[in-house]
Amino acid sequence: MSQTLIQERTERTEWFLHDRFGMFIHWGLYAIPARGEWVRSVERISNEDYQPYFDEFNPDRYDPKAWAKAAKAAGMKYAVLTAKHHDGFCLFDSKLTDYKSTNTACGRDLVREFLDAFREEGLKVGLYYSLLDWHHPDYPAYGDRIHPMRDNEAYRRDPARFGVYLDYMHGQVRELLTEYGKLDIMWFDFSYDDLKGEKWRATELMEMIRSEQPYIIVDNRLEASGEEGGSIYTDNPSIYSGDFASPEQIIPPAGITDNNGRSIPWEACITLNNNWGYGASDHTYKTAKTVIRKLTECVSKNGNLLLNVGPDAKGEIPLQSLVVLEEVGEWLRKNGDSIYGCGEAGFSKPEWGRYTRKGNKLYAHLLEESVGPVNLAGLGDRVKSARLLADGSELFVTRPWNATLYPNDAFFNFAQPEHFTYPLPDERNTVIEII
Ligand code: H79
Repeated sequence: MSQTLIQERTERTEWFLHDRFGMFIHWGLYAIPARGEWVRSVERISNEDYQPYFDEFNPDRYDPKAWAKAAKAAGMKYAVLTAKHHDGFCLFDSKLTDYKSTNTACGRDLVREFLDAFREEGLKVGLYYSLLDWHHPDYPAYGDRIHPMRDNEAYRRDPARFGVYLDYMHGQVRELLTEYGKLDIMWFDFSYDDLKGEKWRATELMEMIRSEQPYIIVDNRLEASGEEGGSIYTDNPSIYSGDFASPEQIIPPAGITDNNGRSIPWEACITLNNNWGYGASDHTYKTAKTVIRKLTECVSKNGNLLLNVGPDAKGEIPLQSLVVLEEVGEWLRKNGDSIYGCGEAGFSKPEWGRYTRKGNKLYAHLLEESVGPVNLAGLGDRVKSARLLADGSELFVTRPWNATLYPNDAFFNFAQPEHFTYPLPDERNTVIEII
């Protein structure tokens, strides 16, 4: 049984593992207070005090085509938008609630417009759906275990009410799967304590998902939190274990493999600054160089990177994010062959950087300047020729005279013909294509 599940997972995730780089978009009412998407919980904001954000929500500069163009130009191949985050506000025209964007001043189905625009640019599309719901009257807690705003007293008196919430949650997922065309990813967030797996009626939910959209891939959080992976980490995954693992704000040191050493699809989700939702005073942006190195690191371990942006209350992606994305895209236009369709090389991490690999092609990502020859440990004499990936220029490969001191290593000189210098790592990554 589980072998079939694993085989199906492998087939469904083929495009995903090829594409490697996606955009996460956290957007909702919390863009107005602009202190991150957890603001309601962290600051214990009551329904009444959160209501003004619903009343004034009117992102009149929402232009999903511009978002899609930015994602595409950044080299991203897919995108995932928060259809509903923990605050319960829906960015789509759900028939099951009034707490939705179409009932605000903006009056638009933001999810539908997002899907249309991103599909138009040829990107794959996914939706994030929060399992938690701080707005629904039948959800156990208005908050969570870390920052409990307050328990839901009505729920405590009558725990059976949780079933009412589950009907709502299942119903909304069905709406997303049946009314919005083909979706590529369903991103649930998240299980915690004993609220996991069948507590969400996860088998029933997964069966519905598979029957409505057989090719959609689902994350692992119907039975996992960001910290615990669930049974996808084993060689005996449950039916709701998901198609990929979702480490959050962390890159697993050695990728993710099951008990048999078989690689498990995974995607690290990482913020560009320190918040998922828009943070007006958060200017802690990562540089393009960091993003490129982290993307390279993920791919070198068979993983994906889902990089987040948090559009503001008017609907615009912050300029600081756009600047970084543009620079990442510029690097990927020249070096994307070392990322898309690539994975682990099968050699240990070299001292000077990272390897990625596609078939017989090895990509050496030089992150540090090498003093003397570059050690391609593990390669022996298997290097036939080399090119600088960014411009295709030839590199002369020679075995240095002093390499014989280290017979188990493979030192090579890579010299550019005119300068007879070693290729230096540039501000971002120099990539050598080794054939
Ligand atoms: O949607 C994003 C997060 O809102 C969500 N998952 C990603 C994709 C998430 N839920 N829980 N967590 C992340 C982990 C909990 C973090 C917390 Fe906190 C620490 C909650 C309260 C303290 C971060 C820091 C949020 C508020 C303060």
